[in-house]
Amino acid sequence: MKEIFQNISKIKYEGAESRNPLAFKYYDPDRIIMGKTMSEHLPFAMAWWHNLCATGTDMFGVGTQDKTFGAHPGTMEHARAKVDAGFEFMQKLGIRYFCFHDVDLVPESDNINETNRRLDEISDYILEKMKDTDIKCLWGTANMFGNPRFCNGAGSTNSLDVYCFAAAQIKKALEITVKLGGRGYVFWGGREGYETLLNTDMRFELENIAALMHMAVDYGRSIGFGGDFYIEPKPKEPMKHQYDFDASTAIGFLKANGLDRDFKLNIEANHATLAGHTFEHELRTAAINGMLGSIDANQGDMLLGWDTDEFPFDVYSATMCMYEVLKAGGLTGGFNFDAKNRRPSYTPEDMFYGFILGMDTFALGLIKAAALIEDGRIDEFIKGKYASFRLSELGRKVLEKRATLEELAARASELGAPALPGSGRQEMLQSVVNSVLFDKI
Ligand code: XLS
Ligand code: NI
Ligand code: NI
Repeated sequence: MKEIFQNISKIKYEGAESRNPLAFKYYDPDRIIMGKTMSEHLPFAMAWWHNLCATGTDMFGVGTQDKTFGAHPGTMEHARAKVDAGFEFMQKLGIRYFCFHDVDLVPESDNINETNRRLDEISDYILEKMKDTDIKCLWGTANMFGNPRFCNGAGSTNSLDVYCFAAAQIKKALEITVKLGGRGYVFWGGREGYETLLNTDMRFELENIAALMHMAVDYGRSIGFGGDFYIEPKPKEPMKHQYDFDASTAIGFLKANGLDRDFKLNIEANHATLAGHTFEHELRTAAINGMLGSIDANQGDMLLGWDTDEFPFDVYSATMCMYEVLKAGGLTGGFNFDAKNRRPSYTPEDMFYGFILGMDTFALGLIKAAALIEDGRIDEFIKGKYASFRLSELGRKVLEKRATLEELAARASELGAPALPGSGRQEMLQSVVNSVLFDKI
């Protein structure tokens, strides 16, 4: 097998003092944190689309990044070259999972039967590669937003024929996900939304999306898919109003439609901030509903209003993310780098730098989140903050849902006016976070 990234050898952990850009400074896979190795805590995944397909094309210019890997784009030879490049890349970085859309794997033909044949062929090839490595599939999905037929949506389309194509793509993507042993199956509602109510029957569209998801669950279970289905919320882009706006909206939709037993959420950092939330807000919302499944690890740019899909660099954000993940007891999914190099970062080395940055940022986040939990001051503060409910008979009655409005009102009347509820201490707690993050200066 011809080596593709010839001048790059296996990326090793060298420690924070290392000046070698092709080494991990913090990601030490075997280091134990809170009883588990870093690599167990952090099942990282490579996104096929960004890493092996995207070339840096934007609205203003063609690509800058060569992802031909020595083959002709648009051919099955190229599809296989991407598999070779992907597996070499993942092995060199110690990445153990990948995620894919159907059309990332093979060039789409005009006829779906031919596309499906190509998917069978490429998945055989991927399976062969998987046998010689410990690399696995994290999740699969169907791209139901790129092709012009989906301009009015997939599950939300007005056209029965297009709806059938969405069903056919989901069916095939599920089959390939099961064949590759994927842990999950994602629905990101790329064009499930609308621009104007003047041409939209919102109730009709939402019911059809739910119906399609039910059919996907039934079919997935019938072919042995035991993993989780995920909704990946996003508030806007490409549509002005995306139906899966944020975690709360998606959870409400899943519960209202009886899909909450089979679905969890795949939370993406950049989508959280586009929705006007922090990453940790979305993670907490999913976690307290028992629906924190998987993570698309990337970051946005607060100065830009779109999904920039940058590699994670913000250590505060990664720390707060890992704090939520540790508190939730880990993920059933993993950390998919749904991230791409900036357009001017166009060399193969940059692909490695992106992942090294992302993996080190999350390793730091893990180390610091564990330190925050072990430090205990945040937990202790929060426990104290709500103590009045635990430490009084009346408070316990509220917690146990035994209280009445009359007896609570009677207490208020006895008091005349309540004492202030106790300081929120935000600045003090932020100082605690800084002292834990930068303890050894
Ligand atoms: C786009 C989404 C997409 C999903 C997979 O914004 O993040 O990449 O993760 O369809
Ligand atoms: Ni994503
Ligand atoms: Ni995204």
